[in-house]
Amino acid sequence: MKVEAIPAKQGEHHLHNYEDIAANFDWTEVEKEFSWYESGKVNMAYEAIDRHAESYRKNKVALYYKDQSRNESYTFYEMKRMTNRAANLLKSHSELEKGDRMFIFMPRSPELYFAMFGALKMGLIVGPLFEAFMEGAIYDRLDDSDAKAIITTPELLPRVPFDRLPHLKTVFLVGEEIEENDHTVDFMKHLHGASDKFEIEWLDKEDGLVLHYTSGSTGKPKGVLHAQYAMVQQYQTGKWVLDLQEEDIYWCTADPGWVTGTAYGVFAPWLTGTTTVILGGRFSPDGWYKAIEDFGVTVWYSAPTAFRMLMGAGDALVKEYDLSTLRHVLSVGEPLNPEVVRWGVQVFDKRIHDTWWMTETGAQTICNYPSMAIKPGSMGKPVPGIKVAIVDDQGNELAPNQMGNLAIEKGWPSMMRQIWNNPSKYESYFLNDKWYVSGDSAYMDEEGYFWFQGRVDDVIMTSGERVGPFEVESKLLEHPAVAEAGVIGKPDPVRGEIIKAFVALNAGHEPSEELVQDIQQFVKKGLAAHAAPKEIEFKDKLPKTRSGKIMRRVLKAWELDLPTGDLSTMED
Ligand code: 6R9
Repeated sequence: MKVEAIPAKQGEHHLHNYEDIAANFDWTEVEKEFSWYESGKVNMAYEAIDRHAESYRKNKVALYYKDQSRNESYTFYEMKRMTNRAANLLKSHSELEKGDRMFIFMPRSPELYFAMFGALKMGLIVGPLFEAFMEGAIYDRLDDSDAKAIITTPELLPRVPFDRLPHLKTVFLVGEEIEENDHTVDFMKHLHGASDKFEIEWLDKEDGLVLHYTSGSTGKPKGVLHAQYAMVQQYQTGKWVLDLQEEDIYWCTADPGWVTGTAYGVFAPWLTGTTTVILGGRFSPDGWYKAIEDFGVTVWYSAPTAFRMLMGAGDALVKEYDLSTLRHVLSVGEPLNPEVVRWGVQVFDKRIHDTWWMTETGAQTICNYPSMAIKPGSMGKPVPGIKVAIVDDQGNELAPNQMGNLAIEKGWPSMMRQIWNNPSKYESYFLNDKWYVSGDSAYMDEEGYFWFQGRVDDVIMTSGERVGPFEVESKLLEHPAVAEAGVIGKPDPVRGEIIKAFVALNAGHEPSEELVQDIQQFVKKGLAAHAAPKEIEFKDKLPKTRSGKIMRRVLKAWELDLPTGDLSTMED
């Protein structure tokens, strides 16, 4: 792909010179930033909240929360007190002990974060869930991890199969007029009465922090466990990648059910003492622009699917809001199409900085930095101190521009520590005891920029050519009629596979045979003849995960009449 690079931004940035810093960086230097470097006593909640409450940041706003009915703010000092109350409540109304798993299954609200950090103060391992999960998904996750407690709402409670989960002892309910019994606790009733003093449970840096269940390409959810030590990389990328500064108002749009909503929804910003916005409720283009205007958001972290929806809502809408506070915009979760990067420059006058990482990596791994030129369509360069390479199936490093497995050298600070209950699955990620193999396919160019091609399982082999679905999807997206596209390989007796595209159209466009041909010609001319989809099928919308990823395995299963596998992470 021939692209025009967009030059670096002027200004003072934490990562002022990528090449210099990346040349020799030692993660143990970052340990000095934490209070446990001297005390040896570790707790994420202390580093993210109490530490600031005991400093000049005491009365600085930690959390702005807004939804349809609430508009509240909490300083670091208030967060310290509320999370202490939550910790006391959780402790006195349960048998929970350090290392036990507690799940969070509720819509975003300040109480969600009180409970989450209260649980961390007790030394629990927190398992965040999407509020849209149905009973089967809840059962799988709580059963696999022997969860002892869950916090939820009366509306969601019917989806918690308490009787089938022998380890589950306590249900904390957040709502009004809760009827308590020997396992149900009214969270709100006890929260305000609880003491706001709490003795934090001090942990080892290798003790558990969060347990995020994620479905890989095969679809079976697995529990990815992160240790307290993940904070080292989350903090440092908060500086280098989010470029957080003392005065920033930061907004990450992700739900805590997705790793982005914990690591970068709250951990990274609060570890760096930054004011954070949490918006409850559903996505709406005007609601989102209004949030940026109302809070004066300066750093904004979202996902390609959201940017594409905003793009679809039209540029005129952008002009109705004052978005001039925005300083730094970032994206994660899926490939960021060059079309979207160009749109960002055009309407916000901001480069959208793509970041690549996974639940398993625990923090950002390949990124675009404010001080570095962006090549639209590229994920950027590895975070300093982390070695990323493209390797073949034997673990040999490949030369630039060769497509292969995107791999990371084992041992980066926020690397997952376990797949819960499944040591052999954990081992299966590593090759030659050296490389963590991500399951993504990519190549690196001569300048060290990485280019995503697709999940390894999604790469298409057509007439002897390897085609990454992402390239084709990005080209399709440039066609004026196309709103979203998902591309798969469909088995073909002559070509091995042919390229099949599923396409959702923009408003005002109707499916037709002419449109099919027009789109095919468009890809042929813009990309390559062999990359043009032989078949195009129109859909009202594409199957996506709750974090916005197009589920190509579902498209493929539909096409080939195969079982779709676990669908718990699919959007409604
Ligand atoms: C943080 C997160 C991980 C998978 C990953 C890749 C895809 C994420 C991406 C990207 C292209 C990016 N992915 N960021 N693909 N460009 N910038 O998303 O974690 O939900 O575990 O997903 O998402 O395929 O392997 P997770």
